[in-house]
Amino acid sequence: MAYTRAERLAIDTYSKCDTREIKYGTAGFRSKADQLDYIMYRMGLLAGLRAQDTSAAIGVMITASHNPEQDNGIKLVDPMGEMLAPAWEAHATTLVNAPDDGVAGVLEKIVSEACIDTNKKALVFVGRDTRPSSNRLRDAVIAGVTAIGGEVKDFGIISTPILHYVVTCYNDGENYGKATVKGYYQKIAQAFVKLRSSSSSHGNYDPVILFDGANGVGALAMTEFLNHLQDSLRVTIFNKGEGVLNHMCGADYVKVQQKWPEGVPKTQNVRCVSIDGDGDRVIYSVLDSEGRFHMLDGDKIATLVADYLQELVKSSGLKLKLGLVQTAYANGASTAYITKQLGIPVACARTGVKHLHRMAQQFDIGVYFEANGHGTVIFSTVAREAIQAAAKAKEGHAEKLSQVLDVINETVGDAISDMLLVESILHARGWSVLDWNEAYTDFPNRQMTVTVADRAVITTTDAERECVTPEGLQDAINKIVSAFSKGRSFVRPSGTEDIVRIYAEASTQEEADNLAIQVACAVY
Ligand code: 16G
Ligand code: ZN
Repeated sequence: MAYTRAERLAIDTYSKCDTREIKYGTAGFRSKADQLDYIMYRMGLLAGLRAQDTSAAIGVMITASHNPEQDNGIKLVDPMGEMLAPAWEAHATTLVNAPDDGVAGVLEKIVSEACIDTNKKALVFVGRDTRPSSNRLRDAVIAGVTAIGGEVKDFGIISTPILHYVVTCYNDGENYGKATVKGYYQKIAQAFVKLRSSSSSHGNYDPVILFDGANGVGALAMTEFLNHLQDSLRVTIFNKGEGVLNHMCGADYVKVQQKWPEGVPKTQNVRCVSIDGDGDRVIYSVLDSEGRFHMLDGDKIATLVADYLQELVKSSGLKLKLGLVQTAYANGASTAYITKQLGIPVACARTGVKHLHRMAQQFDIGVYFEANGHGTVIFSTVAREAIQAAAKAKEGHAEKLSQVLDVINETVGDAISDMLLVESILHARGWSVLDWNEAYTDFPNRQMTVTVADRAVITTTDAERECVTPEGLQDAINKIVSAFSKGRSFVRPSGTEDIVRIYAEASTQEEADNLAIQVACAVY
């Protein structure tokens, strides 16, 4: 049997400690860290096969993002930085659910189904976050890759977006940039510094930033960025790793709790930039002169970015189709603002980056953001070439647009690259964060979760805005919503936890809370 050795290790060293069926979901596999060794090992095997299948380097990121420190997880990154292809998500699920003595059989089945030439080189790039368990789990991934004769390049502790970046650069022959961590910092920081020096407006803009690193890898990345930014920003980093990862700080805490992060001084009128545990999500917040808290989330970032890019495109005389992709979680006020005030088309995708990314590809310039602060901008080849040609010909603001393009990490949502993009735009507009916040006012909203016996009984359609099953639930929700002024609500099963999520929006906070509770009762 070709995979005897791989199966031997699965039985002897990385035996399965869990009998539950688990599924490769929107965030790959995620669980308590002490239950993940066998999964890591098997994902190492799978990453090796995927590398042979695509004749390219495949990425493996060990992280549980914004989840608690005792959790961990694993995600595979496809050759061009995309999330793993759906057919391979299915292979991952089958491989992880197989018994220890069924591992070789599943590997052989995948090889035959995908017609893989197993003599090919299998190169896997591995990255990990700062969780204490990530080191041990990395060893399990490496054991998997090497058990099928593959080769690992271990990038150590790096953010999720840096891993996506190096995988993409390596596989496209370094067209997009140098396939090294240093190359990443240099490309983005240089573009930022250049853009800033070519932009004159300052107005209310102030370069002072309080940076909330969530006690994770993003704090390290920000520290490194500061070595390349030539003092153009005055960043003070908090939550550098002295506290518990994601605990009462970071992007998810600020977004969900709608609170200022612990560990960051409450300085009025100075913006705080919070990122998550693996550095792919970003949320801004500020305390105004009265000490009132304001949060600027992924929707606010998306509208700021789309508006600015549209202006640059128009002034450069380019005919490029620009659009914005959101999810059902986008605040209704943001959707109304972007469609009615800015005249930019908006598409709605299901939760999860791969869905937004795919939908953004229908535009020449696709801006996509989840309200939770995860997102980026992608440019079609046509758009990229048109921008570069116009920049050479010095048309309007095309040069600036081409510099903006280099600040963006198109390979995946990237908290710090997104922050540098926001800072570039605020600087160019001469805006303070409160000026930015004035573009529109969020409708009051509430998110809740409910635990049910089986969350799979809830299925949805229309980008998760309507329930299909169980029968009668959508009618019940419609009836509840109709009693609220400007009411909107939807429910969906979480893709990462064993819960059902409820979202509600209404004209006052009290009504939004009330609506969420009534809908939660209908689900329960
Ligand atoms: C994952 C997704 C994130 C999404 C979240 C929703 C990726 C890389 N990450 O973390 O985009 O917002 O799941 O979680 O796609 P939920 O299904 O529990 O609401
Ligand atoms: Zn994350």
